[in-house]
Amino acid sequence: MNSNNHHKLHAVLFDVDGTLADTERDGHRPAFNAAFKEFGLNWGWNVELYGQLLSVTGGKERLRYFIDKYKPNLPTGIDINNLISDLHQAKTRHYVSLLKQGRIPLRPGIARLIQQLRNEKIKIAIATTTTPENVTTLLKSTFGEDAPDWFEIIGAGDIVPQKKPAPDIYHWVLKQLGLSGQQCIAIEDSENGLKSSLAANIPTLITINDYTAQQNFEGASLVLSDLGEPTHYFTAQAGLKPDKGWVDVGMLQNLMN
Ligand code: XBP
Ligand code: MG
Repeated sequence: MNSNNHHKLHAVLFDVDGTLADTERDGHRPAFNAAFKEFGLNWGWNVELYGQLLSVTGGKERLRYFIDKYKPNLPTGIDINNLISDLHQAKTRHYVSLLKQGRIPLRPGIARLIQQLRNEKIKIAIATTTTPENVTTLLKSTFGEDAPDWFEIIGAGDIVPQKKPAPDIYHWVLKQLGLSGQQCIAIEDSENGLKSSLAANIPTLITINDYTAQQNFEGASLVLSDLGEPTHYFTAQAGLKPDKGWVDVGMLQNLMN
C-alpha cells in the first residue's frame, strides 16, 4: 500500500479476444465455418448465431453447446468428443492462418498502453480462454516475433479446469505473478470476462465491442468504447467524463484508489 493508502499498480492482466483485438466476428467465426466446410458439414455460424454462441466461452465448449442444442440427432456412430476435438484443431489451424495474414489488427490504444507499461516497468500478463497458440500468433502477427516474451505470464485455454466466467484463469495468473488481485488491473470486453476477474477480486476496465455492448458490466471500474488514443478519444458509458480521452498508466493507477 503506498503512502496515500492506495494500492500501487503492479501488473495489468489483459484478456485477448475482444480486448487486444476484435477477433470473434471476423476471426474465430470464419475459422469455425472453414472447419465445418473442411469436414463436409453443412453447418454455418452467421454473425447473429455466433453472437448467441459466444455466451459459452471456449471453442470446444461452444461446439458442444451448438451440437447439443442444434444438432442433437447426429448419426449414432459418431464419437462426439473426437469430432469436437478434431473440428477444434482444424478451426485453430484456420484461425492461426488468418492471424498470420495480418487480418486481425490490435484495438485502439492497446499498442500504446502496452509500450507505456513496459517503459514504466509495470508487469503485463495474459488471462484468456483461447488457446496458447492463438495468443502467441496474435502477439507475433501484431507486435513482432519477440512480443510473447514481453508478458510475464500467459494464462490461456485448458490450463485451468473451468473457463470464464469462473475465476480460475485469473487466479492462476495471479498465483504465477505472486500478486493479489488488488495489486493489479484487468482489461476485459465481456460480461463473462468481468465476472471472472471480479471473482478473482481484480479491479476491471471494460472496453466494449459490437458483441458485448449490451451486456451487464456492473462492478466494472470503467466501461469505455476502447482504450482511446490522443487522436481518437474513447467514449465512456454511463456518462462518466474522465479528464482524458485515452487510457494511460496514470488513469489505470487512479482506478486503484
Ligand atoms: C474468448 C473465448 C474463446 C474464443 C475462441 O476468449 O471464449 O473461446 O472465442 O477461442 P477470451 P478458442 O475473451 O477469454 O480471450 O476456440 O481457442 O477457445
Ligand atoms: Mg474477451
